[in-house]
Amino acid sequence: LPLQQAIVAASQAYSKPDGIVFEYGTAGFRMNGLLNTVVFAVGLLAGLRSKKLNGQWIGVMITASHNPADDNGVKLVDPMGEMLEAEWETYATKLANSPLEKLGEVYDGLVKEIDIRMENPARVVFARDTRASGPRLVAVLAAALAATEIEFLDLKFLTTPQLHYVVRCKNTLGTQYEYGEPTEQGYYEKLSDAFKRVIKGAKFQGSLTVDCANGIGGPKLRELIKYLPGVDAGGVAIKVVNDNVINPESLNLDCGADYVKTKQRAPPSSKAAPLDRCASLDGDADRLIYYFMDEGSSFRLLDGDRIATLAASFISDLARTAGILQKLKIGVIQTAYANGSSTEYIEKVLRLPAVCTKTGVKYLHHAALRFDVGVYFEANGHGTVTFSENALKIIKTYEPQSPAQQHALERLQGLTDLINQAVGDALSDMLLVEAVLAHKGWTPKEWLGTYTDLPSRLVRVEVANRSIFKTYDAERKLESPSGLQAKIDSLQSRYNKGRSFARASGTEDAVRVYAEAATRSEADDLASRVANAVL
Ligand code: NG1
Ligand code: ZN
Repeated sequence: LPLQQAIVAASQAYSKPDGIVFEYGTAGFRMNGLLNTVVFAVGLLAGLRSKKLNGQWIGVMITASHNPADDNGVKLVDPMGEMLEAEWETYATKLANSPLEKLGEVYDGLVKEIDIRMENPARVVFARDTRASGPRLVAVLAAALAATEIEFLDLKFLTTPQLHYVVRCKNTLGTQYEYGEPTEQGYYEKLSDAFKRVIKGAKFQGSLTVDCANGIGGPKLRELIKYLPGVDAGGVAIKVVNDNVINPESLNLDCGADYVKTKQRAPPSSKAAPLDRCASLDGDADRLIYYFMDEGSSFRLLDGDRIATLAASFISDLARTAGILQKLKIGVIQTAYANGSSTEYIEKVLRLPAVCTKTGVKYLHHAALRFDVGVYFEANGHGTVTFSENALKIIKTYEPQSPAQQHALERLQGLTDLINQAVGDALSDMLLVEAVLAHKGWTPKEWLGTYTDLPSRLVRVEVANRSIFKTYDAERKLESPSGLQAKIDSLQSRYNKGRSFARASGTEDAVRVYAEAATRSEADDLASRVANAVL
């Protein structure tokens, strides 16, 4: 069997670390070092996935997102730019854990199990972020694809959402669902064209400073800016900071969306004056967080919950003005980490349904697709808005009855192109937020004023075995270890507006405890009591 032999022969260039069980988790495979054989396995699987889908392009992204510079990771992108189908995660895990000398057999076993026609064509497109280990891992990926005779395209450096965009474009080219030009330039052109349409009639105040986490978002944002209207043409002034990609060690170090969200403070390098609009991307530019210093120089965070509520309020207002609100089912999808005040605001003020799903973008994305307009964001800033076919049809074909209706419809039409339909995209989301603030005439202060966050605390608890923590009700309750949920219930009932839950992390070897309550001291107290109960 020449293919089996070729796989085993090519894999011999790498050595598989002993005693490690790899698992394709929420964000693919992610770890510090030792990724060669995992990436090799992912290359094999990407080819099989493409063959299974009759030669549609499959994407592979090499990144570890917001994690430290020495980490890296790899994940697969499905044809519509979505996350890999869940069933295939187990195949990925199986291949990644196979001893190298058995790799050919395991591969063959999968071909039979999944019923793959090996004569089908297969195409894989990949990219990476700025990590130092990127080139080495790309070479491993290419070796796996070459060994199995798969056609591939190396797009070098891209943000994660840019790769998702290209995958979707390639697979929709020439169909009625054509998504755009399948190139980096096509991405900038699509976004800037849509942005120009959305901001018609809006006026920008001040400037935006974007912290790029010293990652791939820096050079890509600088490129995007070249396509956007300048300040003289009514555009927004964007200052790019933390865009050092020459020193790979500075990636995500004391800056970036994860730093700002978890530390609840601006990067130490920030020179923001009170009320200056600031945003942070993460290392692969799929997360976005806003913040500012208030008049008293206190740090104020505008996280994913804020972006979701801002987008939902803008879109439902436009739909109302356009006269199509009754025809559209608009909903907001959150996880248990969403601040309770944001959920209350969505339901009581925006009067929209709020749905809670498990952590992980694929769950949110899936739930969003059940609405005509599904606004989904994780509190950490990862999210987007999906439009159903029905919504697109209504937005594109509804006959406006007045100039006001027409204006609103045109803004909505622009939004369907501005917002990345494949995956959460920090650059696209940033243009969305900028456009909404400009239309509303809001500074970050008015945005923050829409509701008051409950003080919250997130704690990481290291336990002996996190797999015993089994949840239900969208991870808000524990079914095991037995008795623990009753303890948490009783603890949280003692606090005003108390809410707490514990779940095993899908990306780290730890249990996360979240707590919120009416006051800072109550939230902290509740979090530490629940953390103690978990230990
Ligand atoms: P885990 O480690 O499962 O909590 C974290 C984030 C998720 C998501 C994934 C993927 C929190 C509390 N959890 O998941 O929201 O972004 O990483 O990167 O932020
Ligand atoms: Zn990321």
